[in-house]
Amino acid sequence: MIETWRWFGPKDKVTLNDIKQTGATGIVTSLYHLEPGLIWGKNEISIRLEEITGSKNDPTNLTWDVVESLPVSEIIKTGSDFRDEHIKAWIQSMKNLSEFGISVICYNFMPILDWTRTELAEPVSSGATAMYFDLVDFIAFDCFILRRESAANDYRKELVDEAKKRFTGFSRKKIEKLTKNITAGLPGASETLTFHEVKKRLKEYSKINASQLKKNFKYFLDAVVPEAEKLGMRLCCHPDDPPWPLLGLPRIMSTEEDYKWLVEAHPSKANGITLCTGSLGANFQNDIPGMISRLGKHIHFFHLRNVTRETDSVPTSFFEDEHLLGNTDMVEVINEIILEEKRRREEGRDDWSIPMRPDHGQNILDDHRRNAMPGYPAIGRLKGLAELRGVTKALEHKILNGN
Ligand code: DNO
Repeated sequence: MIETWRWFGPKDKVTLNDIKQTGATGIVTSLYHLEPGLIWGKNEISIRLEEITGSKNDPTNLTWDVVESLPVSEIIKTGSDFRDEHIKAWIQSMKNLSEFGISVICYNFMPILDWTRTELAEPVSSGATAMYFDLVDFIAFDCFILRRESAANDYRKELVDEAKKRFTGFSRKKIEKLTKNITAGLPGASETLTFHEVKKRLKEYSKINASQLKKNFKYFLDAVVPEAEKLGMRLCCHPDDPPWPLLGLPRIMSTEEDYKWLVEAHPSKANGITLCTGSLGANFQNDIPGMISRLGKHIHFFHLRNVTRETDSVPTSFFEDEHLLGNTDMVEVINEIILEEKRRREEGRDDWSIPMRPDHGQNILDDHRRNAMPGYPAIGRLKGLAELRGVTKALEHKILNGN
């Protein structure tokens, strides 16, 4: 695997110098300041690229390996007027990126909200803090803060009752914090929305069910995949996080079936998958090592992290555990990745070494003081990377050398 690291640009408190010391060689980033639907100009791309690689006289030895994300606008997702213009802009951005030798683009097709948590720094027993999705808090938000019509019908009655009880005891501060955590968007989300914008956008989705969203997705794929193919680009769709419908919005990239649909919707090497073990792992029915062995040839990018689910039901509460703990068997996952890379090498694929990034991390040690992006601390992530690297080395030694 190619070890990469997500960097949020010059404002990221984890600097490129810090990243170099982790041993990761690739950078995953985006042009965060550009709104979805706009063309990524060559000038803007070259500025970001030079920040990453350094100058000829002072190289960093880092490369820009993956774009995450090239955001797909709501206009494209909802199939509204001007979607063709937005798709054209997306294709032009892809062409511009390709001129700079960037060939992996991660994106998602989640309506309105990207990844969603209710608590960004929940203390765990070791003294670390972790990101947390508390289903009851989420229901309290949906039913009693957002007051979405018929929201209560989407959940089991006893959970709604519990949420109501909890909500009655919420302080004003708690309500504000919960609202901000859910609506304002977490790092990497393409937009920061207010409570009222979320309400307004929910209305725009009132007529869009899962099957309509899939039609809009297919329309997008039919336009962008052939262009990506010509450029030798590898597009890879990120799963829904968490992998179930939120706020009554359809989510269509949550399971193995969904990914089968994706790769069959427009078969091409350019139409691939970002396999995020953490997002998919929140649904107990997702057999992640199995998905890697069955869909492996379509995977262009891995996000490796782990969650612990509170119940084996969908939806559920879960927290972001250490990379080798949690419900997903990370050793099995890495085993499958190594086997996939081996198959690719035997087939002579030039993309046999698949980029991965240690995804998220708990806040530990100095992370508590650095205040980096939620979910993206320096040391917690480095610990994850080091652990994953150790497992990879050990398994490669066994599988590839036959020891
Ligand atoms: C969360 C991330 C997501 C991801 C986008 C990809 O940590 O994995 O924000 O970047 O969904 O489009």
